[in-house]
Amino acid sequence: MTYQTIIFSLEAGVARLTLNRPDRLNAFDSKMHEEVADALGVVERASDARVLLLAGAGRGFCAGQDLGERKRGPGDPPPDLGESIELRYAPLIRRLTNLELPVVCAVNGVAAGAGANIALACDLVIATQSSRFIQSFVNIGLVPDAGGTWLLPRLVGGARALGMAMTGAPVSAADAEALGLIWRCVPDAEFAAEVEALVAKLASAPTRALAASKLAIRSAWGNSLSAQLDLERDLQRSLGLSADYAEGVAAFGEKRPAKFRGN
Ligand code: T3D
Repeated sequence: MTYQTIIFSLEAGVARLTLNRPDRLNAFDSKMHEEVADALGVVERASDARVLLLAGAGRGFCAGQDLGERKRGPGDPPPDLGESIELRYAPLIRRLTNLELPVVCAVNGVAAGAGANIALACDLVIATQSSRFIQSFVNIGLVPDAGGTWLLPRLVGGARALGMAMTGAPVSAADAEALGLIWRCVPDAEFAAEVEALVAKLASAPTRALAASKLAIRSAWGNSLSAQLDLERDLQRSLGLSADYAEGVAAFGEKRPAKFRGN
């Protein structure tokens, strides 16, 4: 598929998906939904993919739903937003969180509406100091979606989640890091290098172990301690049979860096 609204590549284990409608702050229109879904399919099917980097072109990460698509003329019926969530946003969040790879989101400016919550659904969010996260839904009379109402209270607690949802107040990247909303806030000048270093580290890590950590930590939010202990047992049993575990233990014994191959 030739893409018009995203830039996508998969090289040396690193899949890069850049939202590319910078004049609309990378807001999602139907085409972008279609293309992101297609690119995610490529990543899901690629046996050599070891990390996905999601980013935005231009001065922002993503401003959520393209509101140009929601303009109505006199007499036009209202759009079915439930259908949009069911067919587009919810599957996207499910796919990002279920992907058996680490997903890094590089936030290079504003992340608003569903754009904020798509970022927060990724495993590691790294943002420039000048970035802002905005639950802007309230400004147009909507509720946070794309998993925001589930994720925000788990990440920052109910009081702050409600504050963000009800006021739509921008949260700076520094505050987002301090609150535990994102992994790291970095100076703008160091952002590109920090993103590349993180991606390179993850691309040479034991991929199956990363996928197991993702599954276990995401499952913990719904599991009892007992269920979680069972899950850890099962995951560790499976990882104990992996080539990367054998390599890790051998490398430790031989006092050399491990060369993980992701299997
Ligand atoms: O509808 C459904 O399917 C249901 C699901 C909904 C999910 C959602 O995401 S709902 C929330 C939608 N998003 C928003 O409400 C955010 C709207 N945007 C803003 O509030 C502001 O643009 C920002 C706070 C994100 C950034 O402000 P600022 O001052 O840095 O930039 P700007 O000047 O407002 O925006 C720059 C351009 O991008 C501007 O176009 P122009 O005037 O230069 O031609 C602006 O119109 C455009 N833009 C920004 N956000 C959107 C957008 N165009 C279309 N849709 C957008 N969401």
